[in-house]
Amino acid sequence: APIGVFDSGVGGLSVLRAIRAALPYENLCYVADSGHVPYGTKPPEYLQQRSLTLTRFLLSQNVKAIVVACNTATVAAVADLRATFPIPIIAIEPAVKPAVLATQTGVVGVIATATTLASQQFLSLLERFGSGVTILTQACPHLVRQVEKGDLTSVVTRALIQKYTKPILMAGADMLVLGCTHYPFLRPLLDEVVGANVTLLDTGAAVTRQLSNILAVQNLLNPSQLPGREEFWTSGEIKQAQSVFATLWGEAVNLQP
Ligand code: DGN
Repeated sequence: APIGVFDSGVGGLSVLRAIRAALPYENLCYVADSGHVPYGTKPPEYLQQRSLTLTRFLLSQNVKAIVVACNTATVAAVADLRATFPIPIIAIEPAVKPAVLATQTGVVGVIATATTLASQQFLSLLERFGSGVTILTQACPHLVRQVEKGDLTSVVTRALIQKYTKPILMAGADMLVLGCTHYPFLRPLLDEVVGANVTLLDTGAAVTRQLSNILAVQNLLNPSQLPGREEFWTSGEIKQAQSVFATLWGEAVNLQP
């Protein structure tokens, strides 16, 4: 059985890449909810509904586990999903703890959607791990839109990144947590803007480790030694999605509506 992965859009492909790299024999099903992006500005009930719908769809594809590859859907819906479905549901949260452990300047920046930053889960992350350091948060709504368009390099995207990171850089941060799964695709530009003294932290690898552990413990890893396959769906406009998926995944994919 495959592993199901969903996101509000194409951002979760950054997580899917990490899963593919670590689990080469697993079959993967990915759903991009690009027809309903952005999640960052929608009410929690809406995100719960979408998450239930996407999870039911993935279950209809026979998945054995679900990865919620979206920080925003995680804070809004993961408890709901876990209460509703009996299979393992793996969720994602910003890498606050590793950033706090690694900072030398004592200043950590976190970029994410407004919903994630305002959530109870995020506040509790700050409470548990944030003492003794300064943590600056910044919502970056427009960055999701740029990634959804496949625009990873334009002057517009660069200007947005400059604007969003400026206060964090001015405060002397040496760690920048990418708290939204769309942002890792902006790494080349982010790296350029923040400079070599700032480390970018994303969560693809950590989520993948957690997924691997859960599958191993529950004896759910695919015993086959054949290369795993990927299947992709989008609720967005298929023509545009095709080209954006190819850019982000690194090769053309067979995308289903
Ligand atoms: N990719 C999502 C996240 O990690 O929070 C959010 C994107 C969005 O729809 N705003």
